Amino acid sequence: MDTILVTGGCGFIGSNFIRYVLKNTNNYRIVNVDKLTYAGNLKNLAGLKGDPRYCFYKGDICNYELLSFIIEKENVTSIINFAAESHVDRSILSPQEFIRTNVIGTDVLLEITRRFGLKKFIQISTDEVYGSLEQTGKFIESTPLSPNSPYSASKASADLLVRAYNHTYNLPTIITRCSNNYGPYQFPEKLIPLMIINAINEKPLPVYGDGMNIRDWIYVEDHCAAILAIYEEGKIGEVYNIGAENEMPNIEIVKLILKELGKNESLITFVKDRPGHDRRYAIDATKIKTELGWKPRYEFKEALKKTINWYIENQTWWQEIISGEYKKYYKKWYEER
Ligand code: NAD
Ligand code: TDX
Repeated sequence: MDTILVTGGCGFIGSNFIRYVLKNTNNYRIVNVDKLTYAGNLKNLAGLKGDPRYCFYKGDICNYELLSFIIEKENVTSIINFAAESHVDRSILSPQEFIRTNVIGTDVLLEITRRFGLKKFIQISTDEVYGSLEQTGKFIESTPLSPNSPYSASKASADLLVRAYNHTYNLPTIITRCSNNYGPYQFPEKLIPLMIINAINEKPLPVYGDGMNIRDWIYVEDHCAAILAIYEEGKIGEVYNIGAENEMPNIEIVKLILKELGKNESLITFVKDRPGHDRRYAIDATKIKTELGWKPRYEFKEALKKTINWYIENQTWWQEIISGEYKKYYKKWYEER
């Protein structure tokens, strides 16, 4: 049985990925290493208690000694790196932790892969490394990197290190670049869960700028299926874009959420724009579709409904979050702009 070290498995996509793999396969053991930052939550994986194919270590991906210990003790064969500081707005407030985890942390994991001769290293990157598009065109894998925020610059830096380790040391690496995800367990600082929760609570829905920035949305389970396909069949040294061809202006999503919850559009509040706000992202996912036969299964409106229902049914999960540290961050974000 293959043992995969998943980093950042207590966050949004990592926890969905671990659940997806253990539910749909019987070939893997998963060792999850997560620092449990504000975004990491053990409750995201509470259902796995007692599953012999899963174990957890609290730890930092910058800690070379700890990772070496875990690799040997657990007979790890490969790494999938989800661990990151992931929120653009937080990176604008303070970039340092983004450089540490996203750049130095990735470098430590590459060194570990090299030292132990692991058979695969998958870097979970993002479409944001390509920068911003005008009204037409899509990102392909060879689009030049042109990151605009401290977050995307840190992710692009990590991608360059992965590329260099592959080229220089022949390290068996693959990079994935996915568009915006939504679904269960997403931390309520991101657009969709924040708007759902504010709408449920009848609080203002803060839309940045004119609300016409476009993102390309994919349901998290479709992203997880793509990562597993890439892990199993992807070509070493390659980059794969992942996306579901679902471009939407932010304001349209906010209106859909209000409609689904039966709330009034008067809750929409246009607020000061995010500094350096990227205008449009759009992913061309032809390569993964033609080479690996992957395709998204979920239709946007249905999966958004499913997501809204999850937040309605799991209020304790997010109530604990919005009454904690998050409150301080939110106050700071609005005070400092
Ligand atoms: P998240 O913020 O929900 O989770 C990140 C996880 O990483 C948390 O559990 C956190 O505790 C952990 N972590 C942070 N620093 C760490 C460190 N130094 N050592 C160990 N663990 C650490 O993020 P997410 O939305 O699940 O994103 C996961 C990955 O996917 C990230 O690499 C992100 O760049 C990428 N990505 C996200 C999206 C999206 O729409 N959310 C889209 C494309 C790519
Ligand atoms: O309160 C808000 N109001 C608003 O208008 C928030 C939080 C966001 N927005 C806008 C900004 C963006 O145009 O909504 C859009 C989506 O914002 P986020 O959910 O913060 O995502 P984004 O900045 O696009 O980045 C996300 O997708 C790519 C993830 O956070 C990244 O980790 C991923 O790499």
